Amino acid sequence: MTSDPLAPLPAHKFTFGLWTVGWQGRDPFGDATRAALDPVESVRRLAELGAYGVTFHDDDLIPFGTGEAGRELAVKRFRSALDSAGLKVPMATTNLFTHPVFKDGAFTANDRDVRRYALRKTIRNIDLAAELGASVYVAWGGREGSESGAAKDVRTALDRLKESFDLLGEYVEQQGYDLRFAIEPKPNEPRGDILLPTIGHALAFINELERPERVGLNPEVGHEQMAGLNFPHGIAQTLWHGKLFHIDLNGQSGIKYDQDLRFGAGDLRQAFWLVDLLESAGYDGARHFDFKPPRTEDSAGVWASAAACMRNYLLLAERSRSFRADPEVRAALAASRLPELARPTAEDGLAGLLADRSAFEEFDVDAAGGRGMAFEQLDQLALEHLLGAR
Ligand SMILES: [Mn+2]
Repeated sequence: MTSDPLAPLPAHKFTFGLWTVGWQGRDPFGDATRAALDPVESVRRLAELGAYGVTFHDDDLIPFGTGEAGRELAVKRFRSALDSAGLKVPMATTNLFTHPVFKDGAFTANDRDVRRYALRKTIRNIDLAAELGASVYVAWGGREGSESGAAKDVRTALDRLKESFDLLGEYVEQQGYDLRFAIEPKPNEPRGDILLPTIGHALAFINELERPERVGLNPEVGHEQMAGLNFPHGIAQTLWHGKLFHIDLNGQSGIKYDQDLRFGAGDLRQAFWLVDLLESAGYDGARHFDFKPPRTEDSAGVWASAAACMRNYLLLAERSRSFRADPEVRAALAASRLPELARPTAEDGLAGLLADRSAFEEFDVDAAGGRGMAFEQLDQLALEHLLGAR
């Protein structure tokens, strides 16, 4: 046992996608810069680094087009690697974007035969996910979208998307699997515009499903930030709705292409508030890293990048604890009237509110308008804790 508080342990529930450390660095402008990585090797290395589990797309584990015998062998090798490394598989997902058949989407492709194929491909991997003990199945609809207006009837496409989630929910229920779905929003890339582009769109969509209780979200840091949105705010609302089933942690520097930087790179202040929120809210799901070690890196750089994701999370958690424990911060929170926000606005009810002359007729709006909120002092304390100055 190590006593280093910054050493990742299985109890921290850090997980990685096989496609993250296994990314070969192929981008729209350049070929692969790294050799393919055997999933068995990834499992071994991630366990050595202190991870709790791994996740996968069907095609990460069983290359597209593999026959039955090859499929069985790949699963057997993976399972024995998991057993000897002691790693779990808390989540799995489907690749519905790489093969040309999915160029116009999967569950919302205009072609019905493609939609039926996509559902069957998903169901096949749901069986494997359940067999490996996963409790969350992620659905990222990367190709569900369009580049031009008339090409996709969005309202009809949403009918088909709902139909798909209803069918998948029916299947999981029929099989008796203990599996919930987590929708991963993204605004664009690879499609010009993707359906369910943000946390808010996805939350509203879930309410229209036949089994809304079985469907939640898997928000990704960079995806919301690509749309210029505040990720910790999005996560707070997801938690408020009881829909944070899973989370993809990575880094992004503002509104540009999907960078998938290691966690902590990119917008460090949002990363700090995110960890502060997850830790204080008691989120007990996987801390899943969905990042891409830059294509400049060799194998050593890949593992350094993966280790840094976990270390940065633990560093930020330590900084959050020091921020929350500081008596000056507590005083600053009170000066900013956070405790007052927690008090109901009208515990005296509507009648009490209407009868209260101090609430309106006698309310001194100028005095209230002149009150300072003391937010700058509070935020500077946060910054100093983040920088290690306190
Ligand atoms: Mn991403």
